[in-house]
Amino acid sequence: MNNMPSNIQSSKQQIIETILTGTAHTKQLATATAFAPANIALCKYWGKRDQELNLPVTDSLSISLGDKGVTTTITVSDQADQIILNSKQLPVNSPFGQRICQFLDLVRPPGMFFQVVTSSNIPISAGLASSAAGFAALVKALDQLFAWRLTNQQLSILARLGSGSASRSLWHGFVLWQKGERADGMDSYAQLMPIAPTEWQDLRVGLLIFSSAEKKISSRVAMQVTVQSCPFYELWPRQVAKTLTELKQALATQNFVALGQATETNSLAMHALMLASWPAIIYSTADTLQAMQAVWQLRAAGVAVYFTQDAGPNLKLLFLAEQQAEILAMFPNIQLINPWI
Ligand code: 2P0
Repeated sequence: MNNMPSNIQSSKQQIIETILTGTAHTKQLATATAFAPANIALCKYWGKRDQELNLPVTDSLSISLGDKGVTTTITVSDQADQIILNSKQLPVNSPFGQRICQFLDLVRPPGMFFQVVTSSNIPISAGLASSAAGFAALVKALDQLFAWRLTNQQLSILARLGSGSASRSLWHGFVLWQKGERADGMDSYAQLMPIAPTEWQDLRVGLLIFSSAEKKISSRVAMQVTVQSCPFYELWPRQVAKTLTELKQALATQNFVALGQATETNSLAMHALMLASWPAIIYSTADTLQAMQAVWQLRAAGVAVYFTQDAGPNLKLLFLAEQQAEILAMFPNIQLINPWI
């Protein structure tokens, strides 16, 4: 099962051992279930300082999507691992199955296998951070199963080892992932937004899904290509610092226009990095560009709506509840999300 090079597995293993030292381990359940919300970055994580530990070059800031996310049930088994995703059994050597099994290898006692049943109420692989919610739900379920009683901060570090953005899916509301400085990443975890309010009751997210197809270039590979080849990647940390200052200020003063502008600019800047990389990475399709134009058209007509785009063609819109009717009129197929449910 363990296909990872041993040095990678061992550096992850050391971190797991550090975190689990001193955990109670008093009992082990037969099965455990946990939910974690998906999250959308308002300030993006794009680029790693450590590929294996998913340590980011910069901080990032996200909003969690309320009851939209992933529910995972993990059950101890004495047979081989079984991965079931949205009622379909996946081969353990499929990309998703492999990532889960390799993660389980890090925590499993010898001879123990698991059945992992995962269901998502957001489109999988549509650039909607379902792997983020998936790994966050998995570590929460493991925490219950093994009665580790870890803090959310410790779970955030564990989830990051599965997928970087998963470190942010342990909380609802606005979440800040601090990049940390340490080589072992023990200071690279997320937390609820400090100081600024962690909620904004009127804020809404809308999903414009143009494609649910598996993306051709994973964000993992795309980040690596960008860091290695974009001639101005070195400007990205400065852009992130600016975005974070603007977002913190916008949250503290509940200034929606400032929040939207900072978010949209940050997303476009991330895609500009990819456009200037070699080989260039373009996640946008004609549908994406058309929807961007429609957003700008709405704004010109006085409707405050902003978009953000991740590693896929789909757009996520930010707007206030009072403008929902105008948004629906322009985008009848939009999936509306209230992040505060
Ligand atoms: C983000 N994305 O901040 C950025 C913006 C996509 C675009 O984090 O390699 O699945 O597992 O750490 O977290 C998606 O990348 O990558 C992502 P890994 P991850 O949400």
